Amino acid sequence: MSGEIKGAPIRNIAIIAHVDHGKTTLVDALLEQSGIFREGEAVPTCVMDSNDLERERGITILSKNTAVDYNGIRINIVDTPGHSDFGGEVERVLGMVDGCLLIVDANEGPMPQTRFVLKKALEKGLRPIVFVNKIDRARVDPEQAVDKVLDLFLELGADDDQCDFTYLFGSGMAGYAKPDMATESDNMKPLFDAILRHVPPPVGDPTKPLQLQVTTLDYSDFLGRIMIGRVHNGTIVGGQSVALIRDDGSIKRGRISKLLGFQGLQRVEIPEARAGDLVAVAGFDEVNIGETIACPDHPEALPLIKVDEPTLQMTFVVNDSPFAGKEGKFVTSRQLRDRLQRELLTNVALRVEDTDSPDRFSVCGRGELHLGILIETMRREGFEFQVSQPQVIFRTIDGTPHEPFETLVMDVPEEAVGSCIEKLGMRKGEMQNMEATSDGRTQLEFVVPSRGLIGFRGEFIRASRGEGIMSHSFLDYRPMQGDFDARRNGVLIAFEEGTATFYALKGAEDRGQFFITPGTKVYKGMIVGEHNRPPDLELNVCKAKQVTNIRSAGAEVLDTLQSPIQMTLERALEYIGPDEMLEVTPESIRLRKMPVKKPAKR
Ligand SMILES: Nc1nc2c(ncn2[C@@H]2O[C@H](COP(=O)(O)OP(=O)(O)OP(=O)(O)O)[C@@H](O)[C@H]2O)c(=O)[nH]1
Ligand SMILES: [Mg+2]
Repeated sequence: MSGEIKGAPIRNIAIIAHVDHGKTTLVDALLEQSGIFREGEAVPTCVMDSNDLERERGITILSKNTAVDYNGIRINIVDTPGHSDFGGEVERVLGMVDGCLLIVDANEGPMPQTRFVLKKALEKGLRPIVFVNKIDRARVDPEQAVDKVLDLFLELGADDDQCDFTYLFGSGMAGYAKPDMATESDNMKPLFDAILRHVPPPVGDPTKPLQLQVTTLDYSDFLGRIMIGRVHNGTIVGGQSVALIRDDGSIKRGRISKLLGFQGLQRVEIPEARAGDLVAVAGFDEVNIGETIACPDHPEALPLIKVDEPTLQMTFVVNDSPFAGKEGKFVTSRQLRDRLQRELLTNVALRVEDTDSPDRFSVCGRGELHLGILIETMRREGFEFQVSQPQVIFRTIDGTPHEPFETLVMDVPEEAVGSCIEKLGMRKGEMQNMEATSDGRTQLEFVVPSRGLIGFRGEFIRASRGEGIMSHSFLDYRPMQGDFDARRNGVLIAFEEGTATFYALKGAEDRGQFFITPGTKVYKGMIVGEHNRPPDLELNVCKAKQVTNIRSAGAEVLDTLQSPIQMTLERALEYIGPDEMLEVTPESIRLRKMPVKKPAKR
């Protein structure tokens, strides 16, 4: 029987929460206070959000390992992403730790993704420590947040032990934690102590044959494929021969070319690691999540981990718009294909398939953010391509068609409640709960088909006049709902190639809202705005004024042009219609109407 490992003082903990509740900021504080940063050294914020997009958007996309030493004990910490598209990643990470810290924003209380991650933690038998965060802010009710978390534990069927959870209050940003609101504290010591006390030491037997399960994949040009996971049993030594047990049961022999441990923000080469520790190893090019690295003499696989199936599909197409190839560095079908294939090395929830046309690739992922980040990353690397409207992936379960559903929580001003309920009703949403919160606001909870949420955010922002907060999280596949009409208004389409003029835009202002400004280059078929009525409308946006002897008038009149809708990538992905394409280049985001294909003549 395996038991606590003697002589290996380790704790493994995952930090989980709803998006933006402060996981990464808290990890910063733990790193800082454990003495990783030298005295006087400036500590950057959210150091764990290491890639450019993460820093820019202030979100965590990939889970990341770090480790700190506290009182002679090594605490391996895994920071996880909070956005629901990455829920599968959180679930996998929970499989390699022995405890978790559930962070809840004192103001917002539990949100959809809090429920999702807590459910997964409870299913894994973990006993979460609850950290009520951001209590430095005015108008928070931390005690109420604890009550709501307890309700959630009960609702999710937690056992008595789990419901008797330890909780702390604090602020990751201000760097303190305390056991109750009455106590004063200026540091994280109470949290460190709670981790040591309540997170059980890892179980596993270092004398048994090696078993390491791969939970995360990484890639470096230098080391090639990197596998991150937990040593469940045995001991692993750099350079040793091992067997990789593939998910189909086949065995591949190889060698650990590099063994790395975590220390603060770095991965450092270590000579060996024992059962219970989290490590990164290199040595195999082909490997999938959930596979086991084992002792070559006694290869025994650990139970496979399931990777969430994709829920959203998009087609990536070589750009063939009239402006194709003008702005991108990588534009060919070959380049596009290679790049997508390379993404598969680390992006485990992504699927890429060839289609019957060499210029089109079917790309499936976990949601609009998951695919949106890929598109944004590629465009920054210099790629130019087009994508189609995202489509929800249906599935047949027990012979009947099913579609993905999500839990949606909205926090809106009272006067927006009616129109939100109405809009979701049209999208086959079902209300689960409605509760008045502070300051005349209302929290609404819905279960709604994912299909109904495509393009909903824009409407929601309008309905709540920009004051609503919404967040949603994948629930499960349920029987398919009927069709519903969630059509937007028609679009304004440029009628010929040229440069948009102030005169023309001004003249057509009463037709709708533009996405472009005077000076924008347009082509025939390019979508330049939203019509204020359902049909599409073609118009000439390049018309020049005939008489131009009143020269100074321009500047004054310019001020009176309505400001255009900024079509960001995210907004465009939500907006795009079925017969449209989104053209993505390093410099531009353009929507275009695709010509209707006439059926071939017989
Ligand atoms: N007032 C206050 N703000 C905080 C605190 N902790 C985090 N924040 C702010 O909350 C926002 C989100 O913080 P992050 O640490 O990035 O949150 P996260 O949970 O890692 O977010 P994701 O990784 O995207 O899920 C940032 O703007 C932080 O500055 C806190 O203790 N007090
Ligand atoms: Mg984060």
